[in-house]
Amino acid sequence: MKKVFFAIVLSLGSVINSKAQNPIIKHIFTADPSPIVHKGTVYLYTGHDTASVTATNYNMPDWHVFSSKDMKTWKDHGALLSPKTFSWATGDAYAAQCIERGGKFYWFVSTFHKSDSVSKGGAAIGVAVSDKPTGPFKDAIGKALITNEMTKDKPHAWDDIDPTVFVDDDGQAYMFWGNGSCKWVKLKNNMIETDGPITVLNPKNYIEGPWVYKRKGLYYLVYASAGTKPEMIEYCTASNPAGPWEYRGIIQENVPNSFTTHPGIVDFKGKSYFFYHNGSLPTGGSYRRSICVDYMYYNEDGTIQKIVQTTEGVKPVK
Ligand code: FUB
Repeated sequence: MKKVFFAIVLSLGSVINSKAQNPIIKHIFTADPSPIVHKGTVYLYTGHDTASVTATNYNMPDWHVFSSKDMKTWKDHGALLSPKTFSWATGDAYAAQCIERGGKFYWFVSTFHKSDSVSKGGAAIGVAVSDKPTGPFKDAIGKALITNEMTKDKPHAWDDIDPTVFVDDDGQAYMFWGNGSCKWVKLKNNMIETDGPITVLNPKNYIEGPWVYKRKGLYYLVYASAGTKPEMIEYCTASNPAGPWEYRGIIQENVPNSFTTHPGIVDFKGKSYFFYHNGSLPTGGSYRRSICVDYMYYNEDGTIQKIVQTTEGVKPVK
C-alpha cells in the first residue's frame, strides 16, 4: 500500500513538474551521473536509488544507462549492470564511470568486496566491458581492480569508491578515485590492469566523486567537497595529470535536499554540460536522489564559472 502511495506521489510530481527539465530522470531515483558522447548521442551512466523514504542509508541495486540525442528526451536502456555481475562483489552499486577506448566500453564501478581469500571486504573497484555503450556488459577481469587492502592511507572501509578514468592524448590512461582522499594510478592499455604505484592526493576540501578530464591542454580534477556540511563541488587544475594540482575554488554550492552531490561533465554539440544530483523529486532525499543537468561555462583562462542550478535545465539541441 505504502509503495503504491509513493508511486502515485512520484508520478503526480512528474506531471506537475512536467515543464521543468530538472531532474532529467523522473520515473526512478538516480544518482552519480557519468556522461559520455558517442556517435552523436549522449550516454548517461547512473546509479539507482531504491531506499525507502524513511531509510537512513543507500539501497542501490544496479546501474542504469540512459541516452539522448537532444539533451531533452532521455531513453532508459534499463539496469544494464549490477554488483551481481561480479562474482566477487556484494552490496550496493556506488558511483561508476564508463569510457570508450578502441571500440570497447569500459565501465569502472565502485561496489563492495565479499570477504574471501582476496579481500576482507570493504569498497572495491571493478571493470565491466562491452562492445556497445548499452551492453551487454560482463566482468572484464574476473576479480576486483582495486581492493580495500591496496590503499592504506585511510582506515575506513569505503575509501576505495568513485572511479573516474581518463585517457590522455598520448594513450596513457589514468584512474582517480577515493573517499576521504583522492588516489590515482596509471592503467595499462588493456584498461584492466594498473601500471605502477598508487599515489594519494589531498586536494583542498576533497571528499569523494572525482571527475578528471582535459580541455585545451589543461587537466581538471573536479570533486565533491566538504562544503558547509552538505557537499559542494570544487576543483583543481594542472598541466600534468600527475600534478601538481592547483586548487581553483568552488563551482557548485549545496544542492536541494541531498547531502551528497556528484559531478559529471561533457561537451556536446558545442556546449558544455554539468550533470549532478539532488533530492528534489517528490519524496526525494539523500538516499532518493535525482540527476539534473545545467550549462557549464569556462572563462578565457580556463577557470570554471559557478554553476547556476535551475529547474528549467538546458535547452534541447538539434
Ligand atoms: O551513491 C553512493 C555514493 O554517494 C557515491 O559513490 C558517492 O559519490 C556519493 O554520491
